[in-house]
Formats: sequence, structure tokens, C-alpha cells
Amino acid sequence: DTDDITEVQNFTRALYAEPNPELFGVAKGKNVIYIHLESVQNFLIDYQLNGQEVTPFMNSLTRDSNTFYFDNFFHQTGQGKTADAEFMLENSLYGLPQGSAFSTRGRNTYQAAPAILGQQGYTSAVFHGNNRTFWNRDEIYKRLGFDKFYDLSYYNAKEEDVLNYGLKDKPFFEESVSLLESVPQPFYAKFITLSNHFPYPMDQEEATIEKHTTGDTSVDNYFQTARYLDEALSEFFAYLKESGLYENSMIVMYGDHYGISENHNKAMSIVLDKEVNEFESAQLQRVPLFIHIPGVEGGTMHQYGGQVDLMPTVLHLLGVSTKEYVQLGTDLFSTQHDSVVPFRNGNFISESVTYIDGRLYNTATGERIEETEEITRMKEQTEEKLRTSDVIVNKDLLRFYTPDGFTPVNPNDYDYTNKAE
Ligand code: GP9
Ligand code: MN
Repeated sequence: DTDDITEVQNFTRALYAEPNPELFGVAKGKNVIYIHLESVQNFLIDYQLNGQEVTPFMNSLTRDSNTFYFDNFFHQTGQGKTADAEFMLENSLYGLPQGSAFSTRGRNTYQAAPAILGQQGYTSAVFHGNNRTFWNRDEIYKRLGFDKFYDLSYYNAKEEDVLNYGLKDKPFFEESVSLLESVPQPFYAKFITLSNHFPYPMDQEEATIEKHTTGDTSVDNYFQTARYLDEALSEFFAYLKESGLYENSMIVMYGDHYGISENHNKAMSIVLDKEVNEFESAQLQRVPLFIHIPGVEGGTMHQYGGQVDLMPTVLHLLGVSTKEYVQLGTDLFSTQHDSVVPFRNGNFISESVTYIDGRLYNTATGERIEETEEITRMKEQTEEKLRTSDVIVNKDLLRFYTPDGFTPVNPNDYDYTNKAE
């Protein structure tokens, strides 16, 4: 097994991308506020329904001078959905081909972002309006090194404030601010939203935009819950400004996975006013990524990347080297960034090629193309990355390697039960 870890490290060391010197450490010492945008796909950005923007707040962030907005950023989740997205961004490892690593590999050894930052003086915390056992979070978070986990039991949650998977996003953010203020700075905090979750139910008196009219109920409802989430985000930003936290925090917002599956391609063809075939369906796996850093000039970024790239990107912005860590993703800002984006099923997408179940398309035009040597290499590299990640996770290989300067996490140091419960 130590042979396995050596082989893995030979592979991941070759993937390593040097940080961009202009951005390395620009957010050093700042708080990190991650916002997990449930089921938000990038097509929502600047989409107009009956002449109205669906997500006016997120749209405004795409034009904010201190925000980087990535418009070719993809989710890479499998069956683990939300849990896979979290797994990738904390570890820069892929979720598993079946099931969720959160559930089946909750007791592995990890060298995750909260633990790394914890050893640099950060306090880490997760905020989520569902029960702490969902997706086995309460078990794996202890191995990722999350100091605190504020689940539903920490919120007042009046009956009318709970819908679908838990506390609605607006009361969630409203109540979260005082909890966040109790966390020592600098902190690494993650807020997991849930109102924009399938099948997108919404109390109609709270709706501020009409449903879509495709006739497909969940697709039609999606626009109302996406608008609700967008308003909740805008309110959260206002709370952060009032509390003074905004000025010394980097805010990272990402869509976790698709909200509209390919079973709804017919309705999506109406939404987008073009035929949604397998090529368009792959393009729809784009999710928004925003990185807001006070005092740093942002802009719209077109490089291709995915969720597995978030950890090295964020650590480098904080001025933390990732060289010693076993990671499958690369810093989005690095000139050496690997811009071929694997999907969990072995398909991939890059600026030039979209590969779907053996078929190749030109990403810019959607036309079928022939395989070249370069494409064959992309295919092999995609498979190798996924296979390597699976070996690491399935064999729990990080047990056999401790990066220089990293102290292994002791899960017994953590307890998320609410004493007031
Ligand atoms: C539940 C929420 C939803 O707590 O995070 O998970 P999902 O169904 O999107 O994987
Ligand atoms: Mn989700």
C-alpha cells in the first residue's frame, strides 16, 4: 500500500501547477466565506423570463469590479450530488463512480482544506439548515477537520420557515450571521443553501417572479426558487456588510450540480429556445463560480475548470502552498492550469473538445470531429485522474502519507452536538 501511495504521488506531483505569482497570497489572512449554491446552473445567469432577470443579484456580481466570475466552470459530481461537490472542494479529490464518498468513506484519513487552514490559525465552520446526519456530514466533517457544524438544531426555525430539505435560505442567512460572528477570525466558513432543491417547491406568497410556462412542473418551478435564493444571497451580503465582516472576507460562491436533469431536455429546449441534445446537455453542466476579494480587481474569466480545482485555487489565494498535498485539481489562475475538465463518468470537456460516451464534438460549434492524438491523450489523462482518485479514496491511501508540516486530524477532537438541544 505504501507502493500505491508512491505511485499516486508520482502522478499528482506531475499534475501540480505553480501558483500565479500575481495572485498568490492576495487574500492572505482574510476570512473565507464559501456559499454552496444548491442546484444553480450557469444558464440562469443573465437569463430573462418575461423580460425579467431571474437572478439579478448574481448577475450584478458578474459585473462587480472586485469579483472574478468564471463562465466555463463545471460541476463534476456523480451520484453523491451535494456531497460530491463538497468532497471535491475540500479535498481536490473526485467523488466515487457509485454512491457517495461522504457516506461510504466517512472514516478515511483526509488532508482537507479546513484541517490545513486550521493549522494556519483559521477556525472552520459549516452552516446548513438540515439535520447534521444527512449525507453522513457529522462523521466525515470530523475527518476533514471542521471545527464547528451549525446544523438545523442551532437555528430557531419556526414551522413556516421549514420547507423541503430544511430551513429556507432567507431565515437561514438571517440567523447565521450572529452564529458566524461568534466564530473566531480568521475563519473558513461554508454556507450550504437548500431552498433551490428539486422539485423546487415554493410558498406562492413569497414568490417574486412568475413560474416558467414549459408545462414541465419542476422546470417551471425552478425559476421561482432560483429567484428566492438570489434574493437570499443579496440579503446575506447586506448582513455581512452591516457586521463589518464583508471587508475582510473572501467570498467564494459555486453551483453544486445541475438542477434540471437530462430527463427534462424537452422543457429545456423551450427555456433556451434551441434543441437540447447530448452536446447541449453537456454544455449545461456549467455552474457559476464567483470569487470576491476586497481590494482585488476581478473580471470575467473564460478558462475551463471544475470543482476539483477549487481547493488549490483558494489555498493559493490565501498564500498557502499546495505542493506537498495529494490533489487532482489545479489552480484556475495558474498558467499551468489543466483546462481539460473530467466529468465523473469519464466524459470530458475542454475549450476545443466535448467528449460524450465515445462521441467527439467541437466545443465551440457542436459539430462532430475526428479523434486526434491530442484527444486520445486527453481521454487517457481523464481516465487516469479518475482512476487515481478512486484508488486514493477506496484504499484510504492518505493514511500512509503525512505532508510536511501537517498534523494528522484526530476525529475525537470534534463534537457537533448542540448542548442546548
Ligand atoms: C441536503 C442537501 C441536498 O442537506 O445538501 O443534497 P442533494 O440532494 O442536493 O445532494
Ligand atoms: Mn445539491
